[in-house]
Amino acid sequence: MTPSRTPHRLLPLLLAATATATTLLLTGTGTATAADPPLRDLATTKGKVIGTAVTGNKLTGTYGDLAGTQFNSLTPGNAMKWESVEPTRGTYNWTEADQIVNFAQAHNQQVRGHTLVWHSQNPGWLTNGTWTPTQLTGILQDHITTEVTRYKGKLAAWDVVNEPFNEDGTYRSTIWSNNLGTDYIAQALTWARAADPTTKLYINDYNVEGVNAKSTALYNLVKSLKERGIPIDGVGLQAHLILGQYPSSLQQNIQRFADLGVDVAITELDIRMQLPATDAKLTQQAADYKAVMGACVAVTRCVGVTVWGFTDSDSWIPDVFDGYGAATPYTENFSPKPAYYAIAQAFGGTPSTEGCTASYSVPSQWNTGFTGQVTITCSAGRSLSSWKVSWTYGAGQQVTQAWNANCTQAGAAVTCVNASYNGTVPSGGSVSFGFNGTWSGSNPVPTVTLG
Ligand code: 9MR
Repeated sequence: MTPSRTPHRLLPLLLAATATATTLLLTGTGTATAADPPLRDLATTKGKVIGTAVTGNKLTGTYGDLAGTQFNSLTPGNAMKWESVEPTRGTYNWTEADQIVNFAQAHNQQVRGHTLVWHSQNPGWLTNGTWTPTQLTGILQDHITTEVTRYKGKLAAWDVVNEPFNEDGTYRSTIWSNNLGTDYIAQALTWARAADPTTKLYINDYNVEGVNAKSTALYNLVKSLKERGIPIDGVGLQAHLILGQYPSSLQQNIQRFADLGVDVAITELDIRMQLPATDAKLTQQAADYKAVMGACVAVTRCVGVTVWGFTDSDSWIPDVFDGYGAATPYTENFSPKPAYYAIAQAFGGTPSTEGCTASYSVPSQWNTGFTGQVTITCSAGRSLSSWKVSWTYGAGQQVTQAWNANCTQAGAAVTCVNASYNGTVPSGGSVSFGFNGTWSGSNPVPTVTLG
């Protein structure tokens, strides 16, 4: 037993509580919520953006509130793709794309344009047509020039070229590479730069997160474009990941692109799991999200992370991977998942106490003394890795010694933090600590605050 150095500083005492009867119980609720502080504020403190892909006609109600308040960058999930904006040759439909850009401007958000040159989601008139290379070059130049000009000065970045590589690092066979050769990439970048000299021009691909044959092909392409003076400002690592398969060389890979003199963005992060989602899977997913965020935070030229849909109700995964889902940071009903809190923590946010409560009880009391106990409980799917409980006494009570926590009292205010060994409150579990105190007159139960 270690004596206190001052009356206000109590050291943890590893004693078992001897008290018996519970006489009083009051529950205090954690005060932090998912909206406090929002992810975008945390990201800003690290000089990063946190973005989400969005669907234009959903930007109202809770979906709109969260998209507008939690994120400082939006990417149209489909609205700027060729089949969306130019379904008929020369006839453009900007409705949804404009809606998203207007929403972003109203919410002080960046926009990532997505995407100008791709093998997928192209209109039938383009893919079914028969074109000479010269005609196809003209069509591509017109499309890029028209779309980039439309949003000139309004977009932070454009995914100019999307998914140009095969898994082995060879060029994908597409309408573009087959008819124009692989230098369609350099041409597309050059036309985009001519149409908007200020927006950042990216090449974006998937399975290029770790160091591998495909990311090395992308690396070599960017290196040669830089050497040729072709405008290339960044690479997008999509990051459609699978639970538990975080690519351990992600940070190294980001760094090697940064060292080439280009920015890096994680552009389409989601982490899918086999359904149903369990507590264990959601905890693993949070760790995976945190690792991805951490890799970006660690490299200055990583500008930020965009999630490919922020709610499971707006995710492409269940449509494409049978039996998989739950890939985003929010449930279908807009409840933040452990992955949400992991993103917050990676940006330096304090762990939220959402879903956890602290209760104060007096198991035993005698003429001038009492034993108190506080229990911190987390519901299923929620957990804490550290905790702090505080309360203010209303009748002059004084804590004299505590066990299984580090408690201090200043005036009437008591603050207790976890001991080194009991910071973890598991999902669906609890942790308790105890203390002895003095009282006179009355010993009312205080309201306790967790967090
Ligand atoms: O999220 C998009 C989904 O709604 C579309 O049906 C799908 C069609 O391919 O495209 C999705 O977005 C893709 C993105 O544009 C490029 N990288 C892969 C994404 C998931 O397919």
